[in-house]
Amino acid sequence: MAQATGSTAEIEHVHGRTVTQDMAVSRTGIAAASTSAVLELVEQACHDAAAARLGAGEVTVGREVHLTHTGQAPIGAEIEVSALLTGADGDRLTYRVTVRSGGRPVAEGSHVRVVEAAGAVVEQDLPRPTTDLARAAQDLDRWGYCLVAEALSPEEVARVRARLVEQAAAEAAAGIGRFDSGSHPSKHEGEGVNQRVSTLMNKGEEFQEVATHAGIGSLLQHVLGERFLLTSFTANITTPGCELQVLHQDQGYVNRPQPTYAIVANVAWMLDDVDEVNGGTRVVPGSHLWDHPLGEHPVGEAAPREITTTAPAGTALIIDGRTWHGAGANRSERRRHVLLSNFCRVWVRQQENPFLAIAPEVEAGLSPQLRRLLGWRTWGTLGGVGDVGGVVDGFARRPERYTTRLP
Ligand SMILES: O=C(O)CCC(=O)C(=O)O
Repeated sequence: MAQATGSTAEIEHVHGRTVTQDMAVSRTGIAAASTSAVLELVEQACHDAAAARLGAGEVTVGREVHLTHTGQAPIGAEIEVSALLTGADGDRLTYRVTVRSGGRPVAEGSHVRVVEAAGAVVEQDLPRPTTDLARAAQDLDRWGYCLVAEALSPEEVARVRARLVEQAAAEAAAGIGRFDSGSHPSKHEGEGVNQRVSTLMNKGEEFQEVATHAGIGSLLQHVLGERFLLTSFTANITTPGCELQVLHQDQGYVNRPQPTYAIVANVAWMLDDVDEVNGGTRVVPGSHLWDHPLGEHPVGEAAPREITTTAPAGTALIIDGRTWHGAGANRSERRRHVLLSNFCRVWVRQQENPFLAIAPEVEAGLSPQLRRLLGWRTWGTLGGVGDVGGVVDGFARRPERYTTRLP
């Protein structure tokens, strides 16, 4: 049901329906409309509201949603969403939304939809999960990301996910969990629902196996050259209620003009099925080839378009360090678990300093492959110790005795 009221400048659309069993969850003993069901109605109301403004071949896609719950709508209740256009900035439409049940407000917030050409949204050539590594390499070259299907087997996913869930819960219980709102994790907000787990190399052999997983090595070489390092290894657990992460480049610290090749490549290992609802990673296809920041798109060129990754658990999303991307907002009822093994060219300073961050007892058990990946192996003139006995078989180590000031 949709109706239009108000002036031509501000048109209010109302979308209503009865709360049914399949829209409801019961957490408080009362089965009431779930957040995702309410969001669905909000999107529908704004989608309907936008329809009148669209030209031939245009559609709208949801970009942002903010919702605050103030009440509940139990099964059988009428629920009504009104969407009021409050801003039209180019192709960006902002709606104020109010959700009422039985005349009482149960939620309010805002929703942004962006007008797109239908053909651009349904881009047939965009990367899809594939086991064909040659195709994945082409996707990296053309779009700045690729999706490797079945990179982890269901058994590997289950094992690694269980370890991560256990570690994250233990860190939270010990009061050392790293939480943020999801939007600016690098600012260490310290509070929020989004949980990051850092330095995974210390936290289980399961993670060490993922970092050296053979399935993606050739693709990392394709992007970063034959030798590369692990620059950081963390997990991002987007939790219901977390916000959209700002779009960013993982090599955003590189001065402009940036080189015409990637300095880093991030591998996002999906430990859950991901999609638009639970915060699948958003990517701006082709943005690795831009020579300007996201906010400075040249006038007259097509506006940047982001897509949301949809992929089953076990998929590895490899992102060129120049590609603009970010985690989605989690609007589902469950946590979304993703590992981020981030790699850099062999001559780049690492994000997590392994020589201080790796626990001594973990370091003692590292395989040569992991030591090499973490930067213990020298490369040309880089990474040596300079003192007699400081490099053995190409691996740097703490000298048994230092030569200090002489005589
Ligand atoms: O968790 C995700 O989906 C992506 C996270 C990300 O891009 C980051 O933290 O740099």
